[in-house]
Amino acid sequence: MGVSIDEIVDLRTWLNAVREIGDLREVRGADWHLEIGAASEVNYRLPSPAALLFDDIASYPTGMRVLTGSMSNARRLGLTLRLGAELDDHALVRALRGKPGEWLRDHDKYPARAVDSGPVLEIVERDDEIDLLRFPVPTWHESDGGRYIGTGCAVFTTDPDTGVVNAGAYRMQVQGDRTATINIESGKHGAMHIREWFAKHGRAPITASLGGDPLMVIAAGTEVPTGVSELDYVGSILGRPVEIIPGEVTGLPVPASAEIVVEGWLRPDRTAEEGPFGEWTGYYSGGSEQVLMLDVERVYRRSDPILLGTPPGKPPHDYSYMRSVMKSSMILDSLIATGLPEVRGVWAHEEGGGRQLVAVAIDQKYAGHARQAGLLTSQLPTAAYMNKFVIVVDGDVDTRSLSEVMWAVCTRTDPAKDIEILHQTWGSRVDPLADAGAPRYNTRAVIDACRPYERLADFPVVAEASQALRERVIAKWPDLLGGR
Ligand SMILES: Cc1cc2nc3c(=O)[nH]c(=O)nc-3n(C[C@H](O)[C@H](O)[C@H](O)COP(=O)(O)O)c2cc1C
Ligand SMILES: [Mn+2]
Repeated sequence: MGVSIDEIVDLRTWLNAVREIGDLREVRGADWHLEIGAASEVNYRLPSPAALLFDDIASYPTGMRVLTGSMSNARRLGLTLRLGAELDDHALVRALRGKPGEWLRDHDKYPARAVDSGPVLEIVERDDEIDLLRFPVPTWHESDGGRYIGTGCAVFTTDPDTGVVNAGAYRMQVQGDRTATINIESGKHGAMHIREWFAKHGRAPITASLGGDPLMVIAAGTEVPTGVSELDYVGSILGRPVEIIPGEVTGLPVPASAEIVVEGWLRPDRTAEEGPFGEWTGYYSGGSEQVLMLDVERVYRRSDPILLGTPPGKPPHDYSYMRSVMKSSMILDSLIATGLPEVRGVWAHEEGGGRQLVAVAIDQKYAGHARQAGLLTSQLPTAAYMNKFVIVVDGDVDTRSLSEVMWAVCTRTDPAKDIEILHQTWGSRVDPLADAGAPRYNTRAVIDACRPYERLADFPVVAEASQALRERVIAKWPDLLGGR
Protein backbone atom coordinates (compact mmCIF):
# COMPACT_ATOMS: atom_id res chain seq x y z
CA MET A 1 0.00 0.00 0.00
CA GLY A 2 1.86 3.00 -1.27
CA VAL A 3 1.32 6.15 0.69
CA SER A 4 3.28 8.90 -1.00
CA ILE A 5 5.04 10.81 1.73
CA ASP A 6 5.72 13.73 -0.58
CA GLU A 7 1.97 14.29 -0.85
CA ILE A 8 1.76 15.18 2.85
CA VAL A 9 1.83 18.97 2.90
CA ASP A 10 -0.57 19.80 5.73
CA LEU A 11 -2.90 18.16 8.25
CA ARG A 12 -5.52 17.37 5.57
CA THR A 13 -3.10 15.44 3.36
CA TRP A 14 -1.62 13.86 6.52
CA LEU A 15 -5.15 12.65 7.38
CA ASN A 16 -5.55 11.19 3.88
CA ALA A 17 -2.36 9.21 4.32
CA VAL A 18 -3.42 8.02 7.77
CA ARG A 19 -6.83 7.01 6.43
CA GLU A 20 -5.14 5.10 3.63
CA ILE A 21 -3.11 2.98 6.06
CA GLY A 22 -6.30 2.22 7.99
CA ASP A 23 -5.32 4.20 11.07
CA LEU A 24 -8.10 6.80 11.25
CA ARG A 25 -11.34 6.51 13.25
CA GLU A 26 -14.06 9.15 13.18
CA VAL A 27 -15.96 9.73 16.40
CA ARG A 28 -19.29 11.56 16.41
CA GLY A 29 -21.33 13.06 19.21
CA ALA A 30 -18.65 13.41 21.89
CA ASP A 31 -18.91 16.19 24.46
CA TRP A 32 -15.95 18.60 24.58
CA HIS A 33 -16.35 18.43 28.36
CA LEU A 34 -14.34 15.34 29.43
CA GLU A 35 -15.64 12.88 26.80
CA ILE A 36 -13.06 13.71 24.12
CA GLY A 37 -10.29 13.52 26.73
CA ALA A 38 -11.47 10.25 28.27
CA ALA A 39 -12.16 8.57 24.91
CA SER A 40 -8.67 9.57 23.81
CA GLU A 41 -7.19 8.17 27.02
CA VAL A 42 -8.96 4.82 26.61
CA ASN A 43 -7.66 4.77 23.02
CA TYR A 44 -4.01 5.34 24.09
CA ARG A 45 -4.24 2.21 26.21
CA LEU A 46 -5.18 -0.02 23.28
CA PRO A 47 -2.34 -2.10 21.80
CA SER A 48 -1.99 0.06 18.67
CA PRO A 49 -4.06 3.19 19.18
CA ALA A 50 -5.73 4.76 16.13
CA ALA A 51 -5.91 8.47 15.38
CA LEU A 52 -9.30 9.79 16.52
CA LEU A 53 -10.99 12.57 14.58
CA PHE A 54 -13.90 13.99 16.60
CA ASP A 55 -16.70 15.67 14.65
CA ASP A 56 -20.28 16.69 15.47
CA ILE A 57 -19.06 17.61 18.92
CA ALA A 58 -21.91 18.37 21.35
CA SER A 59 -23.24 21.94 20.88
CA TYR A 60 -20.76 22.66 18.07
CA PRO A 61 -21.42 22.76 14.33
CA THR A 62 -20.29 19.90 12.08
CA GLY A 63 -16.77 20.50 10.82
CA MET A 64 -15.43 22.06 14.02
CA ARG A 65 -13.19 19.13 14.81
CA VAL A 66 -10.57 17.82 17.24
CA LEU A 67 -7.87 15.27 16.41
CA THR A 68 -6.04 13.16 19.02
CA GLY A 69 -3.69 10.19 18.91
CA SER A 70 -1.89 11.70 15.94
CA MET A 71 1.48 10.10 16.68
CA SER A 72 0.81 7.29 19.09
CA ASN A 73 2.05 4.34 17.04
CA ALA A 74 5.02 3.53 14.82
CA ARG A 75 3.09 3.81 11.54
CA ARG A 76 1.84 7.34 12.13
CA LEU A 77 4.99 8.59 13.80
CA GLY A 78 7.01 7.16 10.90
CA LEU A 79 4.70 8.92 8.41
CA THR A 80 4.87 12.17 10.33
CA LEU A 81 8.68 12.07 10.43
CA ARG A 82 8.59 11.24 6.69
CA LEU A 83 10.39 7.94 7.29
CA GLY A 84 7.57 5.67 6.11
CA ALA A 85 4.55 3.88 7.56
CA GLU A 86 6.02 0.38 7.48
CA LEU A 87 8.47 0.57 10.40
CA ASP A 88 8.05 -1.07 13.79
CA ASP A 89 9.30 0.45 17.06
CA HIS A 90 12.92 -0.65 16.78
CA ALA A 91 13.10 -0.03 13.04
CA LEU A 92 11.85 3.51 13.64
CA VAL A 93 14.61 4.16 16.17
CA ARG A 94 17.15 2.67 13.74
CA ALA A 95 15.79 4.79 10.88
CA LEU A 96 16.24 7.84 13.09
CA ARG A 97 19.92 7.09 13.78
CA GLY A 98 21.93 10.19 12.91
CA LYS A 99 18.85 12.05 11.63
CA PRO A 100 18.53 14.72 14.33
CA GLY A 101 22.19 15.60 13.65
CA GLU A 102 21.54 15.83 9.90
CA TRP A 103 18.40 17.91 10.35
CA LEU A 104 20.32 20.30 12.52
CA ARG A 105 23.29 20.49 10.18
CA ASP A 106 21.11 21.30 7.16
CA HIS A 107 18.55 23.58 8.78
CA ASP A 108 19.98 26.77 7.27
CA LYS A 109 19.43 25.39 3.76
CA TYR A 110 15.67 25.57 4.35
CA PRO A 111 14.78 28.97 5.81
CA ALA A 112 11.02 29.48 6.16
CA ARG A 113 9.62 31.19 3.04
CA ALA A 114 7.19 34.11 3.27
CA VAL A 115 4.15 33.80 0.99
CA ASP A 116 1.04 35.99 0.49
CA SER A 117 -1.72 33.48 0.89
CA GLY A 118 -2.63 30.05 2.12
CA PRO A 119 -5.56 28.00 3.45
CA VAL A 120 -5.12 29.49 6.93
CA LEU A 121 -6.37 32.85 5.59
CA GLU A 122 -9.74 31.40 4.59
CA ILE A 123 -11.25 33.20 7.60
CA VAL A 124 -9.63 36.07 9.49
CA GLU A 125 -11.28 37.21 12.72
CA ARG A 126 -10.24 40.53 14.21
CA ASP A 127 -10.56 42.01 17.71
CA ASP A 128 -14.13 41.70 18.98
CA GLU A 129 -15.06 39.16 16.30
CA ILE A 130 -12.83 36.76 18.17
CA ASP A 131 -14.20 34.02 20.40
CA LEU A 132 -11.75 31.25 21.27
CA LEU A 133 -14.61 29.03 22.39
CA ARG A 134 -15.96 29.04 18.84
CA PHE A 135 -13.70 26.00 18.71
CA PRO A 136 -14.72 22.85 20.62
CA VAL A 137 -11.87 23.24 23.11
CA PRO A 138 -11.85 20.19 25.39
CA THR A 139 -11.70 19.96 29.14
CA TRP A 140 -9.25 17.10 28.88
CA HIS A 141 -9.10 15.69 32.44
CA GLU A 142 -11.59 15.75 35.30
CA SER A 143 -9.52 17.96 37.60
CA ASP A 144 -8.18 20.36 34.98
CA GLY A 145 -8.62 24.02 35.85
CA GLY A 146 -10.17 24.83 32.48
CA ARG A 147 -10.25 24.23 28.75
CA TYR A 148 -6.87 23.83 27.04
CA ILE A 149 -6.83 25.08 23.46
CA GLY A 150 -3.06 24.65 23.16
CA THR A 151 -1.75 21.13 23.60
CA GLY A 152 -0.56 20.11 20.12
CA CYS A 153 0.48 23.68 19.50
CA ALA A 154 3.52 25.59 18.34
CA VAL A 155 4.01 28.97 20.02
CA PHE A 156 6.14 31.33 17.93
CA THR A 157 8.35 34.01 19.48
CA THR A 158 11.34 35.95 18.18
CA ASP A 159 14.67 37.03 19.53
CA PRO A 160 14.30 40.85 19.58
CA ASP A 161 17.95 41.31 18.57
CA THR A 162 18.45 38.70 15.86
CA GLY A 163 14.85 38.16 14.70
CA VAL A 164 15.37 34.38 14.87
CA VAL A 165 11.97 32.70 15.28
CA ASN A 166 11.46 30.01 17.92
CA ALA A 167 8.62 27.50 18.11
CA GLY A 168 7.83 25.75 21.40
CA ALA A 169 4.96 23.50 22.45
CA TYR A 170 3.67 25.23 25.58
CA ARG A 171 0.25 24.54 27.06
CA MET A 172 -2.44 27.20 26.52
CA GLN A 173 -5.58 27.55 28.63
CA VAL A 174 -8.56 29.60 27.49
CA GLN A 175 -9.14 32.44 29.99
CA GLY A 176 -11.79 34.49 28.17
CA ASP A 177 -13.22 35.14 24.69
CA ARG A 178 -9.96 36.68 23.57
CA THR A 179 -7.42 35.61 26.18
CA ALA A 180 -5.39 32.49 26.82
CA THR A 181 -2.53 31.83 29.23
CA ILE A 182 0.70 30.31 27.91
CA ASN A 183 2.58 28.21 30.46
CA ILE A 184 6.29 28.16 29.63
CA GLU A 185 9.00 26.81 31.93
CA SER A 186 11.45 29.59 32.59
CA GLY A 187 14.47 27.97 30.91
CA LYS A 188 12.73 27.45 27.57
CA HIS A 189 13.58 29.53 24.50
CA GLY A 190 10.13 31.10 24.28
CA ALA A 191 10.38 32.30 27.90
CA MET A 192 13.78 33.85 27.23
CA HIS A 193 12.49 35.69 24.15
CA ILE A 194 9.52 37.02 26.09
CA ARG A 195 11.73 38.30 28.93
CA GLU A 196 13.98 40.08 26.40
CA TRP A 197 11.00 41.67 24.63
CA PHE A 198 9.58 42.85 27.97
CA ALA A 199 12.92 44.39 28.96
CA LYS A 200 13.37 46.18 25.62
CA HIS A 201 9.84 46.94 24.41
CA GLY A 202 7.47 46.37 27.33
CA ARG A 203 5.46 43.69 25.51
CA ALA A 204 6.12 40.53 23.50
CA PRO A 205 4.61 39.44 20.15
CA ILE A 206 3.23 35.92 19.79
CA THR A 207 1.65 33.75 17.14
CA ALA A 208 0.55 30.21 17.95
CA SER A 209 -0.53 27.44 15.62
CA LEU A 210 -3.19 25.29 17.28
CA GLY A 211 -3.53 22.69 14.57
CA GLY A 212 -1.53 21.59 11.55
CA ASP A 213 0.93 18.95 10.41
CA PRO A 214 1.89 17.12 13.63
CA LEU A 215 5.52 17.34 12.52
CA MET A 216 5.50 20.95 13.71
CA VAL A 217 4.55 19.80 17.21
CA ILE A 218 7.35 17.25 17.24
CA ALA A 219 9.85 19.99 16.36
CA ALA A 220 8.29 22.51 18.74
CA GLY A 221 8.21 19.94 21.53
CA THR A 222 11.78 18.70 21.13
CA GLU A 223 14.89 20.40 22.48
CA VAL A 224 16.26 21.91 19.25
CA PRO A 225 19.40 23.93 20.16
CA THR A 226 19.19 27.65 21.04
CA GLY A 227 19.33 29.97 18.04
CA VAL A 228 18.02 27.36 15.58
CA SER A 229 14.51 28.08 14.34
CA GLU A 230 12.24 25.07 14.61
CA LEU A 231 10.64 26.29 11.35
CA ASP A 232 13.94 25.76 9.53
CA TYR A 233 14.41 22.47 11.37
CA VAL A 234 11.04 21.28 10.03
CA GLY A 235 12.14 22.52 6.58
CA SER A 236 15.23 20.36 6.94
CA ILE A 237 13.14 17.28 7.82
CA LEU A 238 10.87 17.94 4.84
CA GLY A 239 13.63 18.88 2.44
CA ARG A 240 11.72 22.04 1.51
CA PRO A 241 11.02 25.33 3.28
CA VAL A 242 7.96 25.81 5.47
CA GLU A 243 5.66 28.50 4.02
CA ILE A 244 4.65 31.28 6.37
CA ILE A 245 2.54 34.44 6.17
CA PRO A 246 3.54 37.41 8.34
CA GLY A 247 0.82 38.11 10.91
CA GLU A 248 -1.13 41.38 10.46
CA VAL A 249 -0.35 42.84 13.88
CA THR A 250 3.04 41.44 14.89
CA GLY A 251 4.65 40.21 11.68
CA LEU A 252 5.35 36.90 13.38
CA PRO A 253 4.92 33.75 11.29
CA VAL A 254 1.52 32.27 10.56
CA PRO A 255 2.13 28.85 8.96
CA ALA A 256 0.28 29.10 5.63
CA SER A 257 -1.15 25.59 5.75
CA ALA A 258 -2.19 25.59 9.42
CA GLU A 259 -5.73 24.96 10.66
CA ILE A 260 -5.98 27.67 13.33
CA VAL A 261 -3.46 30.35 14.31
CA VAL A 262 -3.85 33.04 16.97
CA GLU A 263 -1.83 36.25 17.17
CA GLY A 264 -1.38 38.91 19.80
CA TRP A 265 0.76 40.35 22.55
CA LEU A 266 1.88 39.35 26.01
CA ARG A 267 2.33 42.12 28.57
CA PRO A 268 4.13 41.74 31.91
CA ASP A 269 1.07 42.84 33.92
CA ARG A 270 -1.41 40.64 32.05
CA THR A 271 -1.52 37.34 33.95
CA ALA A 272 -4.16 34.91 35.15
CA GLU A 273 -4.42 31.90 37.39
CA GLU A 274 -3.61 28.80 35.38
CA GLY A 275 -4.08 25.08 35.86
CA PRO A 276 -4.14 22.57 37.29
CA PHE A 277 -3.55 20.41 34.24
CA GLY A 278 -2.96 16.65 33.99
CA GLU A 279 0.66 16.44 32.91
CA TRP A 280 3.05 13.90 31.38
CA THR A 281 4.40 12.69 34.72
CA GLY A 282 0.92 11.27 35.32
CA TYR A 283 -0.12 13.87 37.90
CA TYR A 284 -1.84 17.24 37.90
CA SER A 285 0.48 20.21 38.01
CA GLY A 286 -0.06 23.93 38.53
CA GLY A 287 -3.04 25.51 40.21
CA SER A 288 -2.00 28.57 42.11
CA GLU A 289 0.46 30.13 39.71
CA GLN A 290 -0.09 33.39 37.88
CA VAL A 291 0.83 32.82 34.25
CA LEU A 292 1.27 35.29 31.37
CA MET A 293 -1.89 35.76 29.34
CA LEU A 294 -2.06 36.42 25.60
CA ASP A 295 -4.40 39.15 24.35
CA VAL A 296 -5.51 37.68 21.04
CA GLU A 297 -6.00 40.30 18.30
CA ARG A 298 -6.30 38.00 15.28
CA VAL A 299 -7.50 34.48 14.57
CA TYR A 300 -6.59 32.98 11.18
CA ARG A 301 -8.38 29.76 10.35
CA ARG A 302 -10.00 27.43 7.92
CA SER A 303 -13.82 27.29 7.79
CA ASP A 304 -13.89 23.71 9.14
CA PRO A 305 -10.77 23.73 11.31
CA ILE A 306 -9.20 20.82 13.16
CA LEU A 307 -7.79 21.51 16.61
CA LEU A 308 -4.79 19.24 17.19
CA GLY A 309 -5.04 17.77 20.69
CA THR A 310 -2.03 16.12 22.30
CA PRO A 311 -3.16 15.86 25.93
CA PRO A 312 -0.63 14.43 28.38
CA GLY A 313 -1.56 12.48 31.53
CA LYS A 314 -0.71 9.19 33.19
CA PRO A 315 1.23 7.29 30.52
CA PRO A 316 0.65 6.10 27.93
CA HIS A 317 -0.65 9.52 26.87
CA ASP A 318 -1.01 11.29 23.55
CA TYR A 319 2.66 11.99 22.85
CA SER A 320 4.42 9.55 25.18
CA TYR A 321 5.19 7.18 22.29
CA MET A 322 6.66 10.03 20.23
CA ARG A 323 8.74 11.15 23.22
CA SER A 324 10.02 7.58 23.76
CA VAL A 325 11.04 7.13 20.15
CA MET A 326 12.73 10.53 19.85
CA LYS A 327 14.54 10.12 23.19
CA SER A 328 15.57 6.54 22.45
CA SER A 329 17.14 7.52 19.15
CA MET A 330 18.91 10.57 20.58
CA ILE A 331 20.28 8.59 23.53
CA LEU A 332 21.37 5.76 21.23
CA ASP A 333 23.20 8.22 18.97
CA SER A 334 24.97 9.96 21.81
CA LEU A 335 25.87 6.73 23.64
CA ILE A 336 27.48 5.30 20.51
CA ALA A 337 29.25 8.64 19.97
CA THR A 338 31.02 8.21 23.33
CA GLY A 339 32.88 5.27 21.81
CA LEU A 340 31.24 2.67 24.07
CA PRO A 341 31.43 -0.62 22.12
CA GLU A 342 28.70 -3.12 21.32
CA VAL A 343 25.61 -1.07 22.06
CA ARG A 344 22.64 -3.18 20.95
CA GLY A 345 19.68 -0.99 21.73
CA VAL A 346 18.13 1.75 23.85
CA TRP A 347 14.56 2.30 24.90
CA ALA A 348 13.39 5.27 26.94
CA HIS A 349 10.15 3.87 28.34
CA GLU A 350 6.80 5.65 28.22
CA GLU A 351 6.19 4.75 31.87
CA GLY A 352 8.92 7.23 32.77
CA GLY A 353 7.87 9.83 30.23
CA GLY A 354 10.86 8.91 28.06
CA ARG A 355 13.16 10.29 30.75
CA GLN A 356 12.95 8.46 34.05
CA LEU A 357 13.43 4.88 32.90
CA VAL A 358 15.98 4.04 30.21
CA ALA A 359 16.93 0.49 29.23
CA VAL A 360 20.23 -0.08 27.43
CA ALA A 361 21.38 -3.35 25.87
CA ILE A 362 25.02 -4.26 25.24
CA ASP A 363 27.00 -7.33 24.36
CA GLN A 364 29.52 -7.43 27.21
CA LYS A 365 33.12 -7.42 26.04
CA TYR A 366 35.05 -6.88 29.31
CA ALA A 367 34.58 -6.77 33.05
CA GLY A 368 33.10 -3.37 33.91
CA HIS A 369 31.48 -2.85 30.50
CA ALA A 370 27.93 -3.07 31.88
CA ARG A 371 28.52 -0.60 34.71
CA GLN A 372 30.25 1.75 32.27
CA ALA A 373 27.25 1.63 29.92
CA GLY A 374 24.86 2.41 32.77
CA LEU A 375 26.85 5.21 34.37
CA LEU A 376 27.59 6.82 31.00
CA THR A 377 23.95 6.67 29.93
CA SER A 378 22.77 8.17 33.19
CA GLN A 379 24.91 11.26 32.57
CA LEU A 380 24.58 11.79 28.80
CA PRO A 381 23.24 15.28 28.08
CA THR A 382 20.42 13.63 26.11
CA ALA A 383 19.44 11.40 29.06
CA ALA A 384 20.51 13.01 32.33
CA TYR A 385 17.62 15.45 32.92
CA MET A 386 15.12 13.87 35.32
CA ASN A 387 16.39 10.34 34.85
CA LYS A 388 15.73 7.96 37.78
CA PHE A 389 16.60 4.48 36.49
CA VAL A 390 19.01 3.20 33.89
CA ILE A 391 18.79 -0.55 33.44
CA VAL A 392 21.57 -2.28 31.53
CA VAL A 393 20.69 -5.62 29.94
CA ASP A 394 22.48 -8.14 27.75
CA GLY A 395 21.87 -8.09 24.01
CA ASP A 396 19.47 -11.04 24.18
CA VAL A 397 16.96 -8.89 26.08
CA ASP A 398 14.58 -6.63 24.15
CA THR A 399 14.95 -3.13 25.64
CA ARG A 400 11.51 -2.22 24.26
CA SER A 401 9.78 -4.86 26.37
CA LEU A 402 9.37 -3.92 30.03
CA SER A 403 8.46 -7.52 30.70
CA GLU A 404 11.79 -8.75 29.28
CA VAL A 405 13.74 -5.97 30.99
CA MET A 406 12.18 -6.72 34.38
CA TRP A 407 12.75 -10.45 33.88
CA ALA A 408 16.44 -9.64 33.42
CA VAL A 409 16.38 -7.49 36.58
CA CYS A 410 14.75 -10.33 38.50
CA THR A 411 17.19 -12.98 37.32
CA ARG A 412 20.49 -11.21 36.59
CA THR A 413 20.61 -8.42 39.20
CA ASP A 414 21.93 -9.05 42.69
CA PRO A 415 20.42 -6.03 44.48
CA ALA A 416 23.19 -5.89 47.08
CA LYS A 417 25.91 -5.37 44.51
CA ASP A 418 24.35 -4.49 41.17
CA ILE A 419 22.51 -1.27 41.97
CA GLU A 420 24.58 1.94 42.01
CA ILE A 421 22.90 4.96 43.58
CA LEU A 422 23.99 8.41 42.39
CA HIS A 423 23.28 11.55 44.42
CA GLN A 424 22.87 15.24 43.59
CA THR A 425 22.05 14.50 39.94
CA TRP A 426 19.98 16.62 37.51
CA GLY A 427 16.38 16.67 38.72
CA SER A 428 13.31 18.72 37.90
CA ARG A 429 10.65 20.89 39.42
CA VAL A 430 7.98 18.70 37.85
CA ASP A 431 9.14 15.57 39.70
CA PRO A 432 6.16 14.74 41.95
CA LEU A 433 8.69 13.87 44.70
CA ALA A 434 10.46 17.25 44.55
CA ASP A 435 10.05 19.41 47.67
CA ALA A 436 8.84 22.91 46.84
CA GLY A 437 11.69 25.37 47.08
CA ALA A 438 14.39 22.68 47.41
CA PRO A 439 17.26 22.58 44.90
CA ARG A 440 16.37 20.54 41.82
CA TYR A 441 18.63 17.58 42.47
CA ASN A 442 17.43 14.04 42.37
CA THR A 443 19.00 10.66 43.01
CA ARG A 444 19.09 7.82 40.55
CA ALA A 445 19.87 4.14 40.28
CA VAL A 446 21.93 2.39 37.66
CA ILE A 447 20.77 -1.21 37.68
CA ASP A 448 23.13 -3.76 36.20
CA ALA A 449 20.82 -6.48 34.90
CA CYS A 450 23.46 -8.20 32.81
CA ARG A 451 24.75 -11.69 33.54
CA PRO A 452 27.89 -11.33 35.69
CA TYR A 453 30.76 -10.97 33.19
CA GLU A 454 32.82 -13.71 34.90
CA ARG A 455 29.88 -16.12 34.55
CA LEU A 456 28.96 -15.48 30.92
CA ALA A 457 30.18 -18.96 29.90
CA ASP A 458 28.37 -20.95 32.57
CA PHE A 459 25.28 -18.86 33.35
CA PRO A 460 22.09 -20.97 33.18
CA VAL A 461 20.69 -21.29 29.67
CA VAL A 462 17.47 -19.39 28.91
CA ALA A 463 14.54 -21.77 28.68
CA GLU A 464 12.71 -20.67 25.55
CA ALA A 465 12.31 -22.04 22.04
CA SER A 466 15.02 -21.09 19.57
CA GLN A 467 14.04 -18.59 16.89
CA ALA A 468 14.08 -21.29 14.20
CA LEU A 469 11.78 -23.54 16.20
CA ARG A 470 9.48 -20.65 17.01
CA GLU A 471 9.25 -19.68 13.34
CA ARG A 472 8.56 -23.28 12.38
CA VAL A 473 5.52 -23.63 14.59
CA ILE A 474 4.20 -20.19 13.61
CA ALA A 475 4.51 -21.16 9.94
CA LYS A 476 2.67 -24.39 10.65
CA TRP A 477 -0.26 -22.74 12.49
CA PRO A 478 -0.28 -19.16 11.19
CA ASP A 479 -3.93 -18.49 12.06
CA LEU A 480 -3.45 -19.65 15.60
CA LEU A 481 0.01 -18.24 16.35
CA GLY A 482 0.74 -15.67 13.65
CA GLY A 483 -1.10 -12.70 15.19
CA ARG A 484 1.29 -10.40 17.00
C1 LIG B 1 2.78 18.18 23.35
C2 LIG B 1 3.81 18.88 24.20
C3 LIG B 1 3.42 19.75 25.21
C4 LIG B 1 4.34 20.44 25.97
N1 LIG B 1 3.92 21.33 26.92
C5 LIG B 1 4.81 22.13 27.55
C6 LIG B 1 4.39 23.18 28.42
O1 LIG B 1 3.21 23.35 28.69
N2 LIG B 1 5.32 24.00 28.97
C7 LIG B 1 6.65 23.84 28.71
O2 LIG B 1 7.46 24.63 29.20
N3 LIG B 1 7.10 22.82 27.92
C8 LIG B 1 6.21 21.98 27.32
N4 LIG B 1 6.64 20.99 26.50
C9 LIG B 1 8.08 20.79 26.30
C10 LIG B 1 8.64 21.85 25.35
O3 LIG B 1 7.82 22.01 24.24
C11 LIG B 1 10.03 21.44 24.89
O4 LIG B 1 10.89 21.52 26.00
C12 LIG B 1 10.56 22.30 23.74
O5 LIG B 1 11.92 21.98 23.52
C13 LIG B 1 10.43 23.77 24.03
O6 LIG B 1 10.91 24.53 22.93
P1 LIG B 1 12.18 25.43 23.13
O7 LIG B 1 13.31 24.47 23.40
O8 LIG B 1 12.33 26.13 21.84
O9 LIG B 1 11.88 26.32 24.27
C14 LIG B 1 5.71 20.24 25.75
C15 LIG B 1 6.12 19.34 24.76
C16 LIG B 1 5.19 18.65 23.99
C17 LIG B 1 5.64 17.70 22.92
MN1 LIG C 1 13.89 26.32 20.48
